[in-house]
Amino acid sequence: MITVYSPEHRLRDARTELHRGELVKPFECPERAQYVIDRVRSEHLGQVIAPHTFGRAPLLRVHGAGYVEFLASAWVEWLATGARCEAIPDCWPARRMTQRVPVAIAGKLGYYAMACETSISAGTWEAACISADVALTGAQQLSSGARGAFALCRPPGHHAGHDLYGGYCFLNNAAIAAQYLRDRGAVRVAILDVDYHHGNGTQDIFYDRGDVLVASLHGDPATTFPYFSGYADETGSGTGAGFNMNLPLPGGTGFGKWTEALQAALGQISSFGADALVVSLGVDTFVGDPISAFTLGSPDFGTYGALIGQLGLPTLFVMEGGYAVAEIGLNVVNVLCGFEGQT
Ligand code: 5XA
Ligand code: ZN
Repeated sequence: MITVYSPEHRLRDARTELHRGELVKPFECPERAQYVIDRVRSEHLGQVIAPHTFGRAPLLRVHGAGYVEFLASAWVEWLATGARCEAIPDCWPARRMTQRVPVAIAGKLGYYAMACETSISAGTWEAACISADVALTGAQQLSSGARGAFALCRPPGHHAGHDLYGGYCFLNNAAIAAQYLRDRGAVRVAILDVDYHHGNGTQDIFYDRGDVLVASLHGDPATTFPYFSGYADETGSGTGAGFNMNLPLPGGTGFGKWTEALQAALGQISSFGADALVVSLGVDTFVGDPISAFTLGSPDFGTYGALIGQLGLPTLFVMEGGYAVAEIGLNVVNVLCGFEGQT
């Protein structure tokens, strides 16, 4: 399987994350991708290629123009205020407040943020664009006939909505790739999100569409980030009614119950008749993950990779979360090898 990778993901290297009331070194750090690419190479998964540059047009197929412009200029605007640290919002358009976009960057941060743990830092926009290019290059591989491809994206994307950032995400790489596949002739595309956290951004982008099925298994939002999205009764609206499937699971869920949910999602994807599958591959379901609460072991990742492979669909894996850094490469490559029938 081809892996798409750029060392320029390192441009995203924020110093701060708000975690339990403290500013800490971010869990979503450059070392994550380094461990994954090292494992891809040591296991001889296949060729590693650099991304092509696609520009803004594919981003604007799923994100608002004002939002993309905000991301592109946020760091420069923030520095121009005299700020000396990274950009973090401190005021939101909460219930009964106006939803107008403010002029000041401090207000724009609150308008476009869905969470405030994610600082905007020097190089964030550049890294986010390269991450989207990585996903698009992977999608291009599928369009050219590949059965599988791995987009080693960083920063991740599944919390980024039409005009929202947060949860370490800025551009929704999986959604951008899925839309690219639609635009290149796939009539139906399915997105399977196996990250521990609900992909609220992907749901937001495709919620009223029947051509992209979104199925996600994740921690119950009653107790788990992103808290305000991911319940089972969020099933899509308008022509998208019935094309959004949420499978929330309680903390402590192990591989048995998790696999039952996966089988339900795979069944739905199979009946949908997708031409291609995009997997939002977060491995923060691992028992040792520092910010999550499921208990999958490393061999389980290979087992479920094989189950995904049994769908027989052209499949693009897009890297999302996973913060047990020492095991992240092992767990990711186990999924990919399982998909390829190598376990
Ligand atoms: O999949 N999403 C994540 O791993 C990020 C969670 C951020 C929690 N503050
Ligand atoms: Zn996650």
